[in-house]
Amino acid sequence: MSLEFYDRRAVLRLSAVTLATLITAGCLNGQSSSSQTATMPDSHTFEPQTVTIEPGETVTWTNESNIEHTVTAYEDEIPDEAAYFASGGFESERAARSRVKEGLIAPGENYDHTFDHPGTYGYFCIPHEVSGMVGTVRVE
Ligand SMILES: [Cu+2]
Repeated sequence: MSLEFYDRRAVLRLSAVTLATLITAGCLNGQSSSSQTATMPDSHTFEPQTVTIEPGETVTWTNESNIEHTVTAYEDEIPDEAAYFASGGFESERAARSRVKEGLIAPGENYDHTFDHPGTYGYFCIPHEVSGMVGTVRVE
């Protein structure tokens, strides 16, 4: 039990460092920033849950937890004209779901995607979808 406790503390500390870095970067870049970062700070969340960007900007997801996650788009929750996206480079939600291991983002690793078309994009983590690990990217 105590091991789990210390794991959790370690995860929280890493997340705090990441957030501080992001805030600093945001101040330096101001409105001209061309990318946003989301993190996976613990077992079952994307942080922030909704990221708002402009067309052409890139979102980078950083796995700051100590377990593997995926970033997998819901095929029916992205704009019609938008390309499908998922960690592992899959071209469909079905492919991503059937080859989960290839899409896993290891602790400390990143996944990024550039959003060209305005609209709302829903995505999730395959292993933790049942726990509500979902997020939204708004491009406007
Ligand atoms: Cu996950």
